[in-house]
Amino acid sequence: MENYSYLALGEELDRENWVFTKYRVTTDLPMEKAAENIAAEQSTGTWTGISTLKDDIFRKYAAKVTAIDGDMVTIAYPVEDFCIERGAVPQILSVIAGNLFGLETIKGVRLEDVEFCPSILKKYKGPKFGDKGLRDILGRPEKPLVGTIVKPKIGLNPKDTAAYVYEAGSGGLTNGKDDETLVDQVFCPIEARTKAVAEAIDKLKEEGHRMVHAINISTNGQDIRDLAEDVQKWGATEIMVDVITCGYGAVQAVAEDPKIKVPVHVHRTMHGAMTKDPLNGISMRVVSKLVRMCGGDALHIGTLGVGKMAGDPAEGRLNQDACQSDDVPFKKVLPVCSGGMYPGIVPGVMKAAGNNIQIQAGGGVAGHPRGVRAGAMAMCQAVDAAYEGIPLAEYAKDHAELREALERWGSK
Ligand code: RUB
Repeated sequence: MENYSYLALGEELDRENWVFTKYRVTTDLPMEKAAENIAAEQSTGTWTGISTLKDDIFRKYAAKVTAIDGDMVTIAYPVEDFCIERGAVPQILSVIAGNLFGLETIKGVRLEDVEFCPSILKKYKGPKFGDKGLRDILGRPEKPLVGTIVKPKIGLNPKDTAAYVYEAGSGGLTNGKDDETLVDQVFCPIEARTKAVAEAIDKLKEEGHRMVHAINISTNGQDIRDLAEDVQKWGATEIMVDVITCGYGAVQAVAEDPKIKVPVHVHRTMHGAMTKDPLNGISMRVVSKLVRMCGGDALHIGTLGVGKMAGDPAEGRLNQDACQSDDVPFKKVLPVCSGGMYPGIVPGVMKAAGNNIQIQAGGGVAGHPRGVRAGAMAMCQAVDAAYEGIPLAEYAKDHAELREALERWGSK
């Protein structure tokens, strides 16, 4: 029985045939040993030498530790370790983000990045619409899209949900969406909600305003595609899937369904369980890359350190880059900045993230002293001011809705 080494520090491997991963590792072991443990567990090894691991298997399928830089370890996996023909994320995750999290000798490990080779990427289709497609639908080529999450999260009936969407659109918002906990509860059945919201959006269209609203279809794997087709038939203009609770396969099934002709908005509820700890879990950058492969058109990436949800600006930029980079053969995902947004922080978010984003606010719209329409107007005014480079306080002098929002929540 050979004692194979998974260490190949400095070895240059062909990017066409290897998948590269970066892990931040915390361990009491020497880093080389810890890195080898991960490479072994995730490819051909286990905790002891085994008689069934022959030379040719090791040579073809063993992962290699190619670099160690402080606590950052690079591990490359041969493309043959993946089910290349299937174009499916679950097995990929079992390799690059599987048992390693449970290894007793590793105190913490965070998958920070992954770079797939072309033979894997080509099995995915990416977004059908992407950022440009969404902008075309809305006739808004440059400015950030401005949206709302209907609030309260749960409790409104279909009629009141539609009334909220109509008010938001009348105030100028381009996007509405269900919240992550609303799908098909008794108080707001999905069919009635979708039809009522579709009517509101049609009415806005007749009045000259374009808007889409993402209906949350997050449900069981065996039902999600049927539900996507149903809500589209009932008039949905966009579909929302919670990627972490439903799985990447659910996003892909909906996005790749040729019958689905509306964009897919991807929410990331529960991602904090994986992404929040800087020393353990999976980065949002990795999640973003996988969502793009699976066909999400818009994805929550955080507010780059400005809103209510945790997430530092540097990580936010990496997420944004994963949505937008030219390194992969897919349309670009529209990054969505959401969570504790209100007019006073819009310029900060746009400064950090630029204009090619969707900014959305729930409380920051519905909490406006004069209601949803005024809240929507205030958000749009904040975006217009930041887009034109005018300080909010200045712009608010002749924009009453923005002024009232600043009076209520301030700015930073
Ligand atoms: C926002 C909200 C969204 C969060 C999720 O509501 O409920 O679900 O944006 O966070 P509000 P993230 O605007 O009232 O805070 O986008 O970071 O995943």
